[in-house]
Amino acid sequence: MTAPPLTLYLAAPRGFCAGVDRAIKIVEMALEKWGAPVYVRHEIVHNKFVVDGLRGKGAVFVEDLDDAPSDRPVIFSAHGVPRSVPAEARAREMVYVDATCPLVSKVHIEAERHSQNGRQMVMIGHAGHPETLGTMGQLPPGEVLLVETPDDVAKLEVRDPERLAFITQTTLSVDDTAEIVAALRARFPAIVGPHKEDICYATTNRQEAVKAMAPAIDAMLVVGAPNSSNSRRLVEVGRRAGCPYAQLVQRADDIDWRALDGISTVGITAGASAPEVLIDEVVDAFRARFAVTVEKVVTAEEHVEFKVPRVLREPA
Ligand code: 0CJ
Ligand code: F3S
Repeated sequence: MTAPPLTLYLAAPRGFCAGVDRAIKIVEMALEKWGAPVYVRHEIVHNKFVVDGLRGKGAVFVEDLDDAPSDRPVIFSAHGVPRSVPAEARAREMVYVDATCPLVSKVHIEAERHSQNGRQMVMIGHAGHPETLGTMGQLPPGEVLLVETPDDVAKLEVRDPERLAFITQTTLSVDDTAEIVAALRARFPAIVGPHKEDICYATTNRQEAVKAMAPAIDAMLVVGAPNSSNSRRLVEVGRRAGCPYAQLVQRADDIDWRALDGISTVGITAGASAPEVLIDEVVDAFRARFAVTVEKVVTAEEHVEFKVPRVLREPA
């Protein structure tokens, strides 16, 4: 029996962003510099394959700094941490390296500046997500109010509507966030904030690529983890942009081949924390079942790179 023909559209950009690349390098370089074990607070990025790989090299992942011993180096994940975390590390005289993405640190600095100017803040973000906890945790409780929907905006009780600012998580849906920002500006005309929001270039570009390919494909697979905010947003964006079937898969094993029965075009993308080897694995799984033609859908080029902290560039 001959394999049925199938066109695979590969989104570009997809997969690793500069912040993820830097965070993983930080763990690898810390292991080289200080030897194993190196502790990492929270998954360095939300990807099991990446985390398992680093664990194999001697990284130990903990959710709470209390679970790391004082005499080993500890790294904070790309998502950022509340102020209390480095404060505790200093109090315990620990060696720590902060792998917070510089684009998240930028939001932390923004929050600090608004607070110094006497503005209470509204953060648009997902409750309980580590980035939201980290950003809100830059300031004392009550200084940053969280909203997830335009409905939340309607219910907000603020200290002074004339002294208000907004900040956002970096991995949100661009379109949903625009609606929430519009609701904020409508209810609080004096609110100040970034030009649009704080969504990063990588999140924006991956969503744009999905929008470009979604109307033309029968199905879309997003390689990424269930706890990865930016990856989950890509699935939503794909569905909303008209793709009838969009699913998150951690790797090839997760593909529901029965759901793909009879299709002839599939789009593939990956969240910012998903390594390219997993995309290759998914493409290979298609090649094993179909006569595959690969086409790229390029909507942007990325040249962003972030340096690792100086402590890791210096000899031990
Ligand atoms: O929060 C970030 C700085 C993004 C890190 C990379 O992606 P991931 O999947 O680890 O994290 P999100 O859940 O925030 O997308
Ligand atoms: Fe940073 Fe955006 Fe990646 S905030 S870690 S560049 S998804």
